[in-house]
Amino acid sequence: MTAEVAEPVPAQTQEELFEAVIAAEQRIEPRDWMPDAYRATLIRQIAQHAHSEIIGMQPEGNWLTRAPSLRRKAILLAKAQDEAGHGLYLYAAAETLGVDRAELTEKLISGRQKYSSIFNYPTLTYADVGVIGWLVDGAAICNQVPLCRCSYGPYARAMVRICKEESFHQRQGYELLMTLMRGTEAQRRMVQDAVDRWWWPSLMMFGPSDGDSPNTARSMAWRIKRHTNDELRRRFVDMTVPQAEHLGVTLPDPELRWNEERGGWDFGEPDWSELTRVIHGQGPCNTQRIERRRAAHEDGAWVREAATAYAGKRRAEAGTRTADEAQNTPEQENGK
Ligand code: BYC
Repeated sequence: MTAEVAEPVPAQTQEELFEAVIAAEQRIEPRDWMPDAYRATLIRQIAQHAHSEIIGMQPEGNWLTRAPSLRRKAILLAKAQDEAGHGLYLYAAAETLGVDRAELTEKLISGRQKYSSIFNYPTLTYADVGVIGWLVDGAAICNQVPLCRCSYGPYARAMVRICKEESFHQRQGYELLMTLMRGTEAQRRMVQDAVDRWWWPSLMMFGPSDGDSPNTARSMAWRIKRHTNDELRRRFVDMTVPQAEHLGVTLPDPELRWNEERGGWDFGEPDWSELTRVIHGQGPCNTQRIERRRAAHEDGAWVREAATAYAGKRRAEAGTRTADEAQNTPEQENGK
């Protein structure tokens, strides 16, 4: 009898290893092998997310010089600064995938990359600042808490800190609205008007309905997204309806009613043609938002040039020091 020769165990392919890490709920890190499409999906989503944070400073920034008190101004300034910080963590997370922040900014201002539809609506009164905190940050929290478990390590870790700050943002918005609701009749009307304008755009933040969402299935298989757009939208409505009741406002949806069987709220269909228009540049403020972003980028050119020149100078100095040190023997350095 001839001894049986064991088949060599085939080395796991890189793809199998990647799939195994995803299946085991572990994280993919920047130096790990990943499919090109996984990398491209992450760059698309993280860049869009970073752009949203940066553009998202504009609607609220509109009220910084007109905040009704020093306290409100300090709160709003801190919130806008947090959003700048979120944008920076997210650009840094995108850079771990091999893209350059300058390239992403260029794609944003030339209209080749998207940002959230929500920031293309105008902020008409100070109540809008409160409603953005309550509804827009509330929707952002619903969408982003599951992203803390995203399969890509740097994105998931950035989201942990961002979510902590978003929950402060949401509470400040709700507190602002509670204060206005305790005020005059005109202030209560102002809150209701803002809620009427922001409700449907907030629901659209979650993206198209599942049947029209080309990216969801693959992003869920890769555990980038953990829930579908419709699941998160439902979660947001269930969370928000009791808050609206407590606040004393009505939500502008005649189809909103409690579904006993499902244990959740049924609601009407957002106007998807409006979402498509806004995503494709035809919202009320798209042109203004991008023009302002482009102007800020151009105004900041001297800062980038100065920082690059300074970094070059430091590199040159370090290079000279290294060359000097190479010429000195250890004895010379010890003064021998
Ligand atoms: N607006 O297949 P789908 C914040 C695009 S900032 C614009 O479902 P996906 C805050 C989508 O990109 C919050 N575009 O896509 C800041 C895709 O187009 P492409 C920002 C949208 O990626 C300051 C196409 O439509 N949050 O909180 O699976 C102050 C088809 O959609 C929108 C994030 O960025 C939209 N609403 O799902 C206050 C969260 N919806 O790229 C607050 C991270 C869809 O194929 N992102 N599109 O050409 C995500 O969770 C997902 O990317 C989305 C979309 C749920 C948004």
